[in-house]
Amino acid sequence: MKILDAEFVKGFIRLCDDGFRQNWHERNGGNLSYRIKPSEVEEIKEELTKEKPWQPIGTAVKGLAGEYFMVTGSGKYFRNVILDPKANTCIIEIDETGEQYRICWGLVNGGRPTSELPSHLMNHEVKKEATDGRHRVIYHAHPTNIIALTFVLPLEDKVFTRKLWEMATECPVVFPSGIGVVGWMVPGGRDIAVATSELMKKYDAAIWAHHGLFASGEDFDLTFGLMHTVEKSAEILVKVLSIRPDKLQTITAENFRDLAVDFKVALPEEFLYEK
Ligand code: 2HA
Ligand code: ZN
Repeated sequence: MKILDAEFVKGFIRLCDDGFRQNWHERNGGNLSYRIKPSEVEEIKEELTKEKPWQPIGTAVKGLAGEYFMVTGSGKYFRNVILDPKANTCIIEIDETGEQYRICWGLVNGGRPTSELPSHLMNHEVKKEATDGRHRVIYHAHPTNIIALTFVLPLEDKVFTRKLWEMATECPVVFPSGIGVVGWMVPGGRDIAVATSELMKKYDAAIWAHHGLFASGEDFDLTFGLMHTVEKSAEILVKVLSIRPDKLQTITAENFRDLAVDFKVALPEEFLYEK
């Protein structure tokens, strides 16, 4: 099968286009990676080259040895993925030590995988282990409202989780384990990757203060849907805070407990504190 005809490639491209249309990907902002299934690698293997040199990842991801990923390119624009996927994305293979990668397809005009490769791969390693291999997508975007909130709310998991849950009834059902927050850090390196992947052991979404959001999920729909839900909730919160910060009514801790029973989700008590 031709790589561009594979379902996972179509899903990858569609997510990039959908994210751009949401205004989450100014210039080269954001990045996406997908852990390809062995059956999918099998389908496209004729087009994969083994001739490119191995390169250091910048961290060790032993749990991903031998895996293949589709990832966006460093400095490439989400806007351009749908126009020319071969020039703006690539497929990489991880070596047996989990310390190196090589490009097997794509980036035909040169380039490297996303500058956030260490964060993507460390998050994949954590989520693969935590979900018995079910999670395959890691998505980083720059949604405006969630970034705005990191200037006015305390950078604490319990504050962001509770406030975002309160803004839309479906939120605790979509991200029942809550949401983590990383204080401002230099992007692109191992330190921010370690901090984010530590939070991803517990959550499916992690905010980078004054920068953006990371989301993890089983497939493109669920991962994009998580990003979309968190950002929608953040938009409502920005509007509420702008209209009148002392809101007249809200969803209460007791309401959340009732919701948890009917929707069969476990909502950690640490987020249901009395205010
Ligand atoms: O430019 O979003 O975090 C890509 C990024 C870096
Ligand atoms: Zn970013």
